[in-house]
Amino acid sequence: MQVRVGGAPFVLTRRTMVHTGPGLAPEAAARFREYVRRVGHLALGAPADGPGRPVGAGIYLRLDPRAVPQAEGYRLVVGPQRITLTGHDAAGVFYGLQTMSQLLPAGTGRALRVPGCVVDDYPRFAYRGMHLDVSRHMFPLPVLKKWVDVLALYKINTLHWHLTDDQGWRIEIKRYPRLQTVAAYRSETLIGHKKELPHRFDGQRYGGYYTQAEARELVRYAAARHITVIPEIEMPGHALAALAAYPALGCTGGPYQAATFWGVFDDVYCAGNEDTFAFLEGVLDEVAAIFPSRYLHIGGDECLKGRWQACPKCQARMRAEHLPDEHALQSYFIRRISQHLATKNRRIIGWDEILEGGLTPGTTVMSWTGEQGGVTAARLGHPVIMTPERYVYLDYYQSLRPTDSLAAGGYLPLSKIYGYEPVPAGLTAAQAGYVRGVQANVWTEYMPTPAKAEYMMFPRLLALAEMAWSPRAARNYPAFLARTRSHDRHLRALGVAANRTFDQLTD
Ligand code: TNX
Repeated sequence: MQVRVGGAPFVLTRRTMVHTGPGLAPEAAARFREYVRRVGHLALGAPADGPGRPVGAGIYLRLDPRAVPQAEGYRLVVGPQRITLTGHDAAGVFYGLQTMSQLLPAGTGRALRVPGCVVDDYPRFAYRGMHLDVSRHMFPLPVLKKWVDVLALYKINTLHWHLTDDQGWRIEIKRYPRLQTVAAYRSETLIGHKKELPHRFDGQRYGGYYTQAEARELVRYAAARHITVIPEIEMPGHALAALAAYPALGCTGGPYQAATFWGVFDDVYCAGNEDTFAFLEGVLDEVAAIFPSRYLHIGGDECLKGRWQACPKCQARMRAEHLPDEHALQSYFIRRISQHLATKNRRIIGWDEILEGGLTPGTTVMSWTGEQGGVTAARLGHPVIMTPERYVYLDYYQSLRPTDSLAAGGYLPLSKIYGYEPVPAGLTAAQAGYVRGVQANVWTEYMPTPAKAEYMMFPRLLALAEMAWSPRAARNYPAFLARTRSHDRHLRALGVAANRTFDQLTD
């Protein structure tokens, strides 16, 4: 938000103590020490009473919501003897520590100087997200934790975890064992693009799932870093993997198979069958018990309506409920799920197609097909998260080099994501207030390995982070680019395969 640079730096040494003030848990300081050890190769916190350091020198963390009035905000004052970090709340102190971490000269072997400065800072948007698809390809839990570390360093506070799709179901649901034995796996013998993804085409099954214990572990790990994990269970479309396990939930009765290639498929959950709702409510009951987030994502995108048109049960439902068309049937579907979750004091988020056929009260719209869904929802007084594909989809190509590795299509260079303005033009100030934030989406059809995902995520995620946090007027692409170069070393220190072709991404 604001930074004034000047005065002598604070030099971190072995003797530097981090003092945690009242009301603050010691973990944040411990994590900062760990970061300094990892990227700066320095163990802080030996006793402070040795020579060369006056009494009272060190890093002081404190809470003072009156001194810093904005949620998640902090004030950082760096002088030669003392660093004082004051947070509005624990998140504010945490974000101040992330700023300090970013100021360290990572991996250079130089002395760890924090420049003299006064920083007054708080986020522009309350929701700063990254979405991660683990259906198309899944990644080991330690890799997810590593990515959470990076999100935290860049003050992103939401991980939208896309757990189910046509190509695989990735979360253990104890009352439906076939989700684990059937829906979690697909045959990899048919998929295209063999040249790109050679190691997958051995005729074996591909898949797996996260156990509830693993999901809880990720939730805890993220929460300790002020990140909320929002799970997504897709409905009524993108459901082939679940239908393969429970074919009676489709309009035709199957048999079905988890998809082995990219696409939008005809077979979706039957909206006329009560068993569909019993199944999904049972799934969501377990999901809600794992994920404490106030919001649960129920998908809602790209549900083809052909099966419903031909299905006697769906047509009977439409007559009984006086629904004029299949879009209204989709709204009915979402409304029922929303009502069920309301009984658990949870609210739903859906992709912008949930606007079709009428928006359910209390729902948040994630605007992905463009900005119009977000504009319409904000005008109706619904919270909105902006994720328009042309600006924030990290599965798009980031370069025009013909040799760049396969991506989903589209072209999203670093400058374009950095320049995105999340509040669409044409909203009044009050309507603009419904724009809760912005998110980058990582769809993994063409990201079979962690390394490929990291190649696609970085550095573009850093542009998203700055756009989600900083005021519009403070954004400056050349300055961002210069700073981002030095962050390459932070990413490497965290074990992330930062993009080595960085210079070619800046067109
Ligand atoms: C559309 S974005 C989808 C995903 C695909 C993505 C590929 C959205 C809500 N649905 O199923 O992975 O395009 O870019």
